[in-house]
Amino acid sequence: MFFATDGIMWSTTEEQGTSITADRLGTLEIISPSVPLCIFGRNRRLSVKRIGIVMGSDSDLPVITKATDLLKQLEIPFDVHVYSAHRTPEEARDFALNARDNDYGVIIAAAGMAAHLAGAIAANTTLPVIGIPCSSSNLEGLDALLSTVQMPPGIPVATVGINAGANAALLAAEILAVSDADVAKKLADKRAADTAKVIAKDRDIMSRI
Ligand code: RP5
Repeated sequence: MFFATDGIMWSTTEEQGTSITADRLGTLEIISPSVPLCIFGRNRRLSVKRIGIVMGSDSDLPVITKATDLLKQLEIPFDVHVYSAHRTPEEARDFALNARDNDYGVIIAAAGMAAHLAGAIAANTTLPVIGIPCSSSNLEGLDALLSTVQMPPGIPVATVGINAGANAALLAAEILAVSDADVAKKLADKRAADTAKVIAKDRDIMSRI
């Protein structure tokens, strides 16, 4: 697999713990969103954290897609799973218990209805967990919002708005950016581009009235 950073393309293996060769080969785009667990530079070793995304059901996918679209745009590695706090509690637990060893830097957990997934994940890891409450037909997400945000003291879940997949991705990236200058630059560039779009709208708004 190849991974481009700072205009430098590194070749890596995909297996955790195996040796990795790194050569300056030129600039290329990332071929796959799957993750190099470590990148060795010529005189440096960079640790690359990925974002773990979990959803309670595949019916939550439209919300998760908002997050994954943004992470692809920012070229931040992630992977996605369906684990339910209620239907597959053992799988959700194992994922959380192994998350740090599996080189995740932050976890996003999305669920609807009695949405315990983010809390159940947070109970089994000290990595930061971002919860996305997903809307459902009966209570339009208010049930999931309260279930996700009202964690008892000691087990925090950083809860974004109902169906707010994009904000969850940005918050996850901001957490990685605390120790990853490359991600910090991508976020700054995106913020500047978004600001420019709003300024252009301000300039144009009178012509639409
Ligand atoms: C939750 O129940 C899921 O996160 C989903 O939002 C909701 C409904 O799940 P499905 O019945 O669509 O599988 O656990």
